Amino acid sequence: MHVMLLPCICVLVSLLPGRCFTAPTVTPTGKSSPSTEPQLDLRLATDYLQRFYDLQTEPSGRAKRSSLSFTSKVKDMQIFFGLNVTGSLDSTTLEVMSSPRCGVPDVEEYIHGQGARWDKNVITYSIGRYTRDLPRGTVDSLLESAFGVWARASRLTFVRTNSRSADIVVEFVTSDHGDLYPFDGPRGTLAHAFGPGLGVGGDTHFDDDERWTAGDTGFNLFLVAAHEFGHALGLKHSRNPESLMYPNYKYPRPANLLSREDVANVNALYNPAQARHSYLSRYGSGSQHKPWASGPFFPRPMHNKCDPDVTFDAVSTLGDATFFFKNRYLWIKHNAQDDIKEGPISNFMPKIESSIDAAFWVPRRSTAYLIHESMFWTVRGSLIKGKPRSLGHFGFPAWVQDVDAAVHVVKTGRTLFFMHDIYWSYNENRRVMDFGYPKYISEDFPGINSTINAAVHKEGFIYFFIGPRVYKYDHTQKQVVGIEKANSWLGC
Ligand code: NFH
Ligand code: CA
Ligand code: ZN
Ligand code: ZN
Repeated sequence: MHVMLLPCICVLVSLLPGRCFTAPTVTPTGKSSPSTEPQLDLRLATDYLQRFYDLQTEPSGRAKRSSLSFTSKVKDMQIFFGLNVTGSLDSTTLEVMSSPRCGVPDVEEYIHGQGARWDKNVITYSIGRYTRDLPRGTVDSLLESAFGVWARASRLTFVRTNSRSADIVVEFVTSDHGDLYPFDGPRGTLAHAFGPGLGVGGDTHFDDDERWTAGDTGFNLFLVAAHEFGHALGLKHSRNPESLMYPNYKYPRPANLLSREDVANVNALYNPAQARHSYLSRYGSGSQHKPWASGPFFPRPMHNKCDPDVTFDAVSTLGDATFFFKNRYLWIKHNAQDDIKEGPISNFMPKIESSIDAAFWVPRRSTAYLIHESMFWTVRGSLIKGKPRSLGHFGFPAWVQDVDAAVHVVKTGRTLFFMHDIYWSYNENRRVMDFGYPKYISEDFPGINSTINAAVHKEGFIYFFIGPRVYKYDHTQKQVVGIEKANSWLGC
């Protein structure tokens, strides 16, 4: 977003006296347009690049031959203004250099690689308007893979929901589409994304006047999406052509899409403890540490998930991920990805400082319910809604002060609550307890004879976690159809 934003800010700010100055360069002739003399052009460009692109010069005033050369600064500037990236002082480039602008160096914003961040690690996304260039399923998986690029490199998890209030709403739109940044028809700008924040924050728009493909015939949606999601996470453009956050479309790309710098930048935002020893501190911006960088934001893993005796307190789907709760700790397995995120529950859900006894997910409402003793939280998207409420809300008798496990069965619209050897059935449509409950678990679920730790519904089966085992239960056949280790889903 910022590429376009900055020039806009300049226009606005330049109306206010004092904030902006015009004519950044004072050419020897005092002219404000490119001169016809190469010597003067060079002088104008050097001045300009020193001022706005941090070009280092020798005492003589000549551009240093070291590190980032004059040409690469010219390229940076051309990229910033969307000019042809030639690295040479052609007439358009000189034109732009000699036009009035703000005194805010582009480069300020350009190189730091980071901006605002989400203050959570589970980020929800939804796909609103689709393109007609590709089948929906293809768009879904290309976008999922694009999120996966960042998920694999960081501790972030992306959960797809159908809610318009998702953190990142993805849409294919054309020309004027309701924000201040209309698209420009075929070619030119391909997409843009807003940095982290409420409302439009994180939202990502693709210009549907482009031809979107999964290959190389038009613009590759996966590549562009991965770049945009970088912005949606708070990353700025990089000057390094190897980086995904470089501002120009490039195809093909190497298999590992992210450069070391991209990885360092995302981790500087979301995993500061680790980043402290990496790229940013070694390459300069070390002095700019943010306050959150010093806190113990990501303590070390506390539990060995692959312990053969591991048990879970609660297991629930949440969007397209599965959450495993134990004490105050949480593992998140994204259904389509191999990597597993973990950490204290409060890292992911800042309001929750306790353990979770039972959890269930109602897909129709894109809502998860997390139960601790006699209270429960409602989680929509990745946000906890309001204060915890009492279990009595579901119509339990007063003597029920906690439950062992809960699971929502989509087909029947019922949520089942398990406690010792009995269970209740709650009608989510009518929002009342079904008549005749509690009943004995062993009578209705033959094969399930011990206290249930956790339960989750997946692909038509109920999975009962009992001690270190998980029982796959077929609700229609009324029988256990498989037994596995409880942690087998966590790659153990
Ligand atoms: C883009 N951007 O459209 C381009 N670049 O390469 N056209 C950027 C997206 C690419 C959004 O976050 C816009 O930065 C253009 C121009 C990098 C996926 C360089 C012409 C501006 C083919
Ligand atoms: Ca376009
Ligand atoms: Zn837009
Ligand atoms: Zn960009």
